[in-house]
Amino acid sequence: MSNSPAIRHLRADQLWRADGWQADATLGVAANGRLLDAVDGASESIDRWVLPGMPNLHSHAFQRAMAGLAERKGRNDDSFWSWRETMYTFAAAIGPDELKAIAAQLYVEMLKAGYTQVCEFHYLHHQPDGTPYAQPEAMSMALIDAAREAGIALTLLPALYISGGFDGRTLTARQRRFGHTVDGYLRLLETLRKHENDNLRIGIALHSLRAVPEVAMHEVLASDVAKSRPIHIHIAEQIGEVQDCLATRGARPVEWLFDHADVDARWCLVHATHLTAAETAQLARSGAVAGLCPTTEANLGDGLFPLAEYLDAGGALGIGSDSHISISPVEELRWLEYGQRLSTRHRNIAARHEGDSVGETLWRAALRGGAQASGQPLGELRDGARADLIVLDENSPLLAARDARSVLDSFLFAGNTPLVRDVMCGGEWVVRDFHHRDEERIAMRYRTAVKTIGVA
Ligand code: NGQ
Ligand code: ZN
Repeated sequence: MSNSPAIRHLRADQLWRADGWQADATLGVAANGRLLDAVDGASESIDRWVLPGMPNLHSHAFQRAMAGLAERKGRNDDSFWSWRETMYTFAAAIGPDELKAIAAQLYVEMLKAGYTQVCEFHYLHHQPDGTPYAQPEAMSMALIDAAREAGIALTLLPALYISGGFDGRTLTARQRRFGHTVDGYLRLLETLRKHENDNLRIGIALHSLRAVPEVAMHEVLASDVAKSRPIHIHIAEQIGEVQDCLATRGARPVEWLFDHADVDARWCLVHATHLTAAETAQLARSGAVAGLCPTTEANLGDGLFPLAEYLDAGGALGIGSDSHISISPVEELRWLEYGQRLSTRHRNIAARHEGDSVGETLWRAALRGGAQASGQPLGELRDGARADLIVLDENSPLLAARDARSVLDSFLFAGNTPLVRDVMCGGEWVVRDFHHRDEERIAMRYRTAVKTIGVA
């Protein structure tokens, strides 16, 4: 790591460190795409406002191509569950080629928005009728190829999906392509882990308590391949699933999980939306990451996370764009804060101490939690970390007359035009001057692919 030769030296007028902005900072980028501190020699100047790239801890890539197609009133009361029916219809039209085309376009858009790492919570494993593909990992490989083309770091989380509800009912026809036996699932992980490299980590996902019976959960968690890997789960997004869990398992989802698994810093609880005070404290204490997806949670009508209580208890959090109704770390963090302001009728909720900046608090928290949930050395621009960084457009009028004290709040709360000018991922510039190195080809392939997918 630190003894590989530095191949590039960068000098930033303002560089974001764990404890705030550092003026006139120098960084080295080694041949392996990791950072080196304190380097001498001629350097490439990269202007002001250099921040670590943001990890996106929750993505279902295929859903990007249906963004905006479920916003028309249906026959009955529209809800998360009616949206899910639309999503299932849409999913049935996606095979490996479509998935690769959609995911590559999505990842380009993520990079341009400031995400440099994505956790892909992947459950479209088999053919639409449930038959495995000739190459059983074909859909996973489509995501791996897409991330490589776009140049984003990927944590691929193949999801285990066994039952269609808490009562253990079998999968419906449209869910059959998600399903695995535990053995089949562990085989998939074994196959995929051979592809791991600096830009690809394989982790574990349990789709939800609805989809994973207790025995299966224990088998996966006890397996060798589950050791020291991130473990993600959809946990408590809808009141309906909290009620079903209470009715069938005698406890609320977060409560049940803590009673039946060793939930620690390896875990990411996605949509830990509906929590009691005791669950909030327990989650914070455990060191697990709360995976928050505020724009999707708003879009689907999920509910609000108890942010102030959780931060006061020292809890870790990160952000995901999930259904990709929006692809912007700025918008996720802004909605996280605004949801709280609207419901409490107060301001500056995420900043818990006088004088703290909301923008800095949120950016720092989401970097740290996102890095942890990704299982990648990132989140801080320091020796040994991945060289994943973004450069804000210092010429934007929005950042005129902003200094280190105010730039992040202006970026988060006032930046509607994209302010991310350059993006480096794993030591390579993938976006320069607002332009991704392969965006035309990837967008053209995407356009062709979505034309062949029927509109739900
Ligand atoms: C998903 N999405 O797996 O894509 C889910 C919907 C489900 C969100 N929870 C399906 N936002 O939870 O059963
Ligand atoms: Zn999800």
